[in-house]
Amino acid sequence: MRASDDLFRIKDVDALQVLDSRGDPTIEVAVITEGGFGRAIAPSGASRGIHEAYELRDNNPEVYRGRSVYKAVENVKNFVKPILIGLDSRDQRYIDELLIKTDGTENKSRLGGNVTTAVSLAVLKAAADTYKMPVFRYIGGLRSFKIPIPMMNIINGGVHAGNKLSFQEFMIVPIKFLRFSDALRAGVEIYKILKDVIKSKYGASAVNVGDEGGYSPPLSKTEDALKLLREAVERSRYSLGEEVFISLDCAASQFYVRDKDVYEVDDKKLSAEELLEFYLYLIDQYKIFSIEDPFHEDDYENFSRLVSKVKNTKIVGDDLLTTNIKRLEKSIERKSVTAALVKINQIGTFTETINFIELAKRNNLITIMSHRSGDSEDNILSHLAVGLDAEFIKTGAPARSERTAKYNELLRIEHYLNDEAVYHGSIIKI
Ligand code: 2PG
Ligand code: MG
Repeated sequence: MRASDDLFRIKDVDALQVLDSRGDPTIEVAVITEGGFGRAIAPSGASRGIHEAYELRDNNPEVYRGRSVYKAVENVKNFVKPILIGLDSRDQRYIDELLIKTDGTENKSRLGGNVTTAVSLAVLKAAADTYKMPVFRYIGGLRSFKIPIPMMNIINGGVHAGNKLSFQEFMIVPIKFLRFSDALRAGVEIYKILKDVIKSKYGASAVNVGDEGGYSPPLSKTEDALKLLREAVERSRYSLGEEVFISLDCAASQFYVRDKDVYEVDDKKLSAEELLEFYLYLIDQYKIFSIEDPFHEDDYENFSRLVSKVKNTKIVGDDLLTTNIKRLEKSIERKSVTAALVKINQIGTFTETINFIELAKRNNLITIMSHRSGDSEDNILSHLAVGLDAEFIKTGAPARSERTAKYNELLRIEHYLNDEAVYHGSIIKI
């Protein structure tokens, strides 16, 4: 390190247990350089893919019902801090590789993927702070000026809600707008109209919200949810299929019955073939823009089949890919997806996330930066989306502070960039 670079030297690393949006413990890490500071909180999924990085928890039923992360906090103190002290916080790639090597396992089960995620992001933030630069600019330099399109999950089902909807997420996607703030406004207006629609049909108790801030009305049929969305958009000043679109995250691994090889959807047992037909019908009826995880997390084949049958609808891999470059390579070879969901805690470091996005972009896949259903006030996701130039961001309904934290940060970034900001929806070809 040159003398003038001393400011970037890591002088302390600290960790503690805090709470996420579901009230579950999670790990927060702080990295302090001579000239700055970075703090990051690991998010946590409910519909976790089996190929994700390992989330280290204490599993003691007496303490936080097994959910505490004291071991993870200890790992930062005992194994991470000693190797990071004195390093240059800008050496992100080197630091992430050091974390991977220190962990030594395929799925980060020794240190914990939650540990490496929080450390990696705290290092990133500390380096940006030392430069006195917004994180998105530190990541993307002068090429980072595009604001992502929000995929707003306004009806929650699956494991995110207490209703019987098989699919996990029913989203609206306000694409055709000039600015992010206009798109967000459309999303909020539709979200509020949807509340009126649900209330008038199902009563006041039906407008309670699920884990990601979307309503969770007591429905059990997929089409009933889609009809509500369609009606809400129709009652707004916007048009479905013109400016605003509908997207789904089926999270199909959650309703796949492995030993019988069937999907339990809407109280029916469907074969993969029948489920595929159902998707084609829904796409046709509701102008579905994208479908995430339509089949279970190892079913490259049926993903490919669906890709070959749809025209414009994007087929998104989340549990199928788990932000893992090897799984992405396999999916590219087999043409299993046309869009890639990106969640840093699925793989565990920022560097591996960059590698994943680079490969996706080189293969003309759309990228979607995503939150987790258990999230926090940390707004790094917005900076990752702009800095890495993801076309979309998936961060829930425009309600609950852990979700609005991300939308508000995007509003700030757009405000900060002023005329320089370009909304992805205004340039995307769909
Ligand atoms: C998903 C996510 C986020 P979870 O499946 O895409 O919406 O859910 O964090 O529960 O895995
Ligand atoms: Mg998903």
